Amino acid sequence: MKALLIVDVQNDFCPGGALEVPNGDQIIPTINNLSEQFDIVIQTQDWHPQGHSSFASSHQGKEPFETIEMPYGEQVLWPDHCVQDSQGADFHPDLETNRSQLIIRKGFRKDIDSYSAFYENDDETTTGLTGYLRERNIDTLYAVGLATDFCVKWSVVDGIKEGFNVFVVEDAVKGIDIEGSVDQAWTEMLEKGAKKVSSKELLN
Ligand code: VGL
Ligand code: ZN
Repeated sequence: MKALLIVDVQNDFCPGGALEVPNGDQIIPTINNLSEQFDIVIQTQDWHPQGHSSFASSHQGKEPFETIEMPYGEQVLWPDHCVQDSQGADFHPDLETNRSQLIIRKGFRKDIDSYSAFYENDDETTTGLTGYLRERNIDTLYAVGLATDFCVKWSVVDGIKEGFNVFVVEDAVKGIDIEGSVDQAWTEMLEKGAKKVSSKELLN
């Protein structure tokens, strides 16, 4: 069985949002078309409490996009984004969400960020997604959404680590791109065994 995994298509990652991905909203029509072709659609939603440790505003003298050392390793600091119950945390209004069967919220623990749909950034705390997929006999994921170089990449790499076949739909992802991070993300995803496909190959 296969499933479509739609990562973080939320207002704050789209143009005008707090952590906007350039042209992030442009992939939405493609994602909507794709989701009609899948019997199982799963979404993730970045969902931070106010004062989350990944926000630069939570660290004196720090600016967004600087990095700090956390107990679990290096962490990029972000503008406040996807705060629980805010409009920025909502899914983009153009995204078709009715067909989604599961929405995984992540990043809700104040002291750990969570990019991946599978594990938080400590690489230990699980979201439960692996168990859900296994119980539903899903072995193949098609990843789309935002941002290529963070939540998509970490989800893809962890999905492979967990033993799933993972395809990344190249025209249905967009990245933030900090100093070449989109190219690096593609290199890493492909090296780990992800497969690149275009939406054309999937749409009839
Ligand atoms: C994301 C940075 C911080 C993402 C989430 O969805 O890629 N990036 N939180
Ligand atoms: Zn976040």
